[in-house]
Amino acid sequence: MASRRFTRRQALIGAAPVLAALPMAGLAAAPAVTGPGTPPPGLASRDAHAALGHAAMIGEAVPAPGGPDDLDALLRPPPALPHRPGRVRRYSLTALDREIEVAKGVTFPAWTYNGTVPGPVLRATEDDVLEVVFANGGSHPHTIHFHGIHPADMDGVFEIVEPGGAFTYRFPARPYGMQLYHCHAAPLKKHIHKGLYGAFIIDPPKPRRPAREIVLVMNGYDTDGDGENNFYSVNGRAFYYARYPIRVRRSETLRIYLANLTEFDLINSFHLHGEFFRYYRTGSTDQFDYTDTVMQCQGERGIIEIDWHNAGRFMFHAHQSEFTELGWMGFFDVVDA
Ligand SMILES: [Cu+2]
Repeated sequence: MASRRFTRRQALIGAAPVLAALPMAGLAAAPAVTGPGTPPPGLASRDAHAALGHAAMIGEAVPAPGGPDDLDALLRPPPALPHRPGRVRRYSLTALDREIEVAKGVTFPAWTYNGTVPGPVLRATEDDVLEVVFANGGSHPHTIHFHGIHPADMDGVFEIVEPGGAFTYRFPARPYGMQLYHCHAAPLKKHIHKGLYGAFIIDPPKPRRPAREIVLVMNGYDTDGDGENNFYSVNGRAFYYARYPIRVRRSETLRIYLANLTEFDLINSFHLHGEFFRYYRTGSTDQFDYTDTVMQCQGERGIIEIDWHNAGRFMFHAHQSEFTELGWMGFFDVVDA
């Protein structure tokens, strides 16, 4: 029996060469494809697609959802604090069902921590006591599973929190590095792809050298329920950092806490144009690679440090080209001022 529902890949193939020619065309096409070769709604003709081209991949022409400061809380982590063993770092996370706009005009019925996908950035210094008060305000059982070293009864696998229930996670934060958290209720695949995850930074006892710091969490959204992602993003919104490039100073090291929470696809990746960077896998040792592309499986994460050689506008994106065309791309504006 033939399925009447178009998959993402069928949509991409069916609408070629239109979609191939226009990076953000998948944005309009994915949620409402009516047949092979049908131009995406909202885009008038193949001529229009050809006219847009790569120039339309940046700035006001990019149909990314939201305003310029919407993702600041997810992009800019809380500041690092000095090493002080035993200090308590308290956070409150509440699971909430939320309809969120993941691409321009495209909503997704998400399960969230505190209303956003990804959830809030948690941060502690090694040997702090992390205390996370978790309340389940959603419609399904949830938990929080942290990556790192902690007691078995704080692992978020057996302590299922029913809707209306609560649980407090409390354990020393270690080891230092880029960690993460996500729901671990069954079926795990569903609880992750619905949006229950976030970044968890643990700072080393000896502070890292000064840098401008940002967080990028890579993810995807299956907006038509066929088990394949229709959109990809960092920090939750397709094409967002193409619409609103991230401004950085050339004189400042840029430190990126990068994690991959993409479901359905085996790997995701980060590629930077025009520059190389140090990549610390998990960020828990001083060892690094010097490269311009890193790949991560789901749950993998690391720390990128960029020392800029040149000012100007540099693209960053998944080096799975398809992910790029479906939203996972953006720009750094490197300025001298
Ligand atoms: Cu869950």
